Amino acid sequence: MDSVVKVCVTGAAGQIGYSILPMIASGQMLGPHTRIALALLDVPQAEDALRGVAMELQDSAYPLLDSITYGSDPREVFRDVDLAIFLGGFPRKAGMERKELLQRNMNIFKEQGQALNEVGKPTIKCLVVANPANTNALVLATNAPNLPKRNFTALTRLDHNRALAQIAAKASVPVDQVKNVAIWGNHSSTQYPDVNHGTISGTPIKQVISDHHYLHTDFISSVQKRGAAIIEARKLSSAMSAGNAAVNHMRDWVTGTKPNEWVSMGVVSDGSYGIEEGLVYSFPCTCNEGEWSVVQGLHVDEFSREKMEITKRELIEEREEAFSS
Ligand code: NAX
Repeated sequence: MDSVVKVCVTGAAGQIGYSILPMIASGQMLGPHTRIALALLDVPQAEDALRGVAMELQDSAYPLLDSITYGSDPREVFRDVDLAIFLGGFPRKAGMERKELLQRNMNIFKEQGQALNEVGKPTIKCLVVANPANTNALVLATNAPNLPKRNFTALTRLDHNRALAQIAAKASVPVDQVKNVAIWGNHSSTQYPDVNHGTISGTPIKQVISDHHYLHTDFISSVQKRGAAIIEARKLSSAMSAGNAAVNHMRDWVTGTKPNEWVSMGVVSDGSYGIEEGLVYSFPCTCNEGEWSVVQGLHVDEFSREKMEITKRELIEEREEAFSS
């Protein structure tokens, strides 16, 4: 055993919390040599539920689980945290305008950003899952100016995994044969799942799958609308696959991506691919020694450019709405 890493999960009493906490505590995220100290945050109304989750974690007797603390004050819970996964947010209610949803979440992420600014470790790695994930991450980063912007990311790995799985099913190959798809833009129905640079067993996807009409239409919409399809079937939003994707995202960020492979991450744009600097936009990224980098030099054709602009415009609108009050 070489270290204890303090991992914070916000919204820990919710359904993704219930799926991700066992993965973190059992070592699936950071491997079998890293002990975990869990710090759980939820709202005061969820205190009983949170206590129950902590009891179950204790009862699981995970050998790697060093300690569990929980509470509802972000300034307490964020102290000394190394990795933070933000699941806690305000859910969309029937009849609620998108603008209202954005503003309610903005208030949560503003408060939590300010708390991070006061007590956050300069090396903390933050992953925002709660929707609207990209804009929430932007609000969090904006309110924590003492911390580097690179410390803030948003989850699009679930969309990435969904794209891998759809391509594998279409080509009838195991999913690990599919590499280097990319999700560009927002974690929303405007995202652009891109197969132009991807491979199946080393051969370009577009050579293996000759039905390019499918790749330009049904493939894209099936990934864009997969979240809605899960809700329709399960009557609840994705939780198992979302928890798994968040673990994948954090693991790769901390321990590095595999050689010649990239993943999709919502990160603060540095202007790459003409995406306005400062927007939290999903790019293909590689990770090495705890740092992510946007994959550079990919050819962007006219079809892709158009899709990348649509999702960029949506993020600019979200930013305007979120910061307009
Ligand atoms: P739940 O409603 O089950 O859980 C959310 C939890 O957050 C609740 O326990 C609630 O009390 C808590 N919470 C609310 N306000 C809080 C605050 N200010 N501080 C701390 N905790 C707070 O939602 P769940 O299904 O777990 O989903 C969590 C979030 O992930 C939602 O915003 C959801 O939209 C988003 N998702 C994002 C995905 C992605 O790929 N980026 C996919 C899955 C998921 O839909």
